[in-house]
Amino acid sequence: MSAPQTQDDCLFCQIVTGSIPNDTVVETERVLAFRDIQPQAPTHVLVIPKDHHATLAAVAVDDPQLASELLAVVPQVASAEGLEVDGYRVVANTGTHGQQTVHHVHLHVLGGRQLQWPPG
Ligand code: D5M
Repeated sequence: MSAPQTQDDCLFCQIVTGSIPNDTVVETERVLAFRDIQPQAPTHVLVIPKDHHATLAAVAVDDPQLASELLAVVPQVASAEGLEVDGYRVVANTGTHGQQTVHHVHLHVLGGRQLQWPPG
């Protein structure tokens, strides 16, 4: 297994390398899912590729196989967290208007309560 391509100044790359601890829910060869440190729902898990890509668009263009592997981990998280019956939400905040604060692509998986729509 080759080492993931990481950036030294990226928070989530530091989680991938282990220099910042995380609460892992699911891990595959190229994807990591861990609990959000500021949970917005009873279950709030972030799903990230171990390689650094800034946005969902970037990973979809640069490594479509990895984008597919990222999506495939979402139902694994839902199963591990018991979200399949009542459902859940998947969010990819992107760019300034999307209020993306960490510029390493991540899917938020939120569940465990009735969520509201539309978001703010
Ligand atoms: O989401 C970025 C998310 O990253 C936000 O919900 C907080 C979360 N976060 C920040 N630092 C950590 C650590 N160290 N562990 C777990 N979760 C973390 P965005 O969509 O970019 O606003």
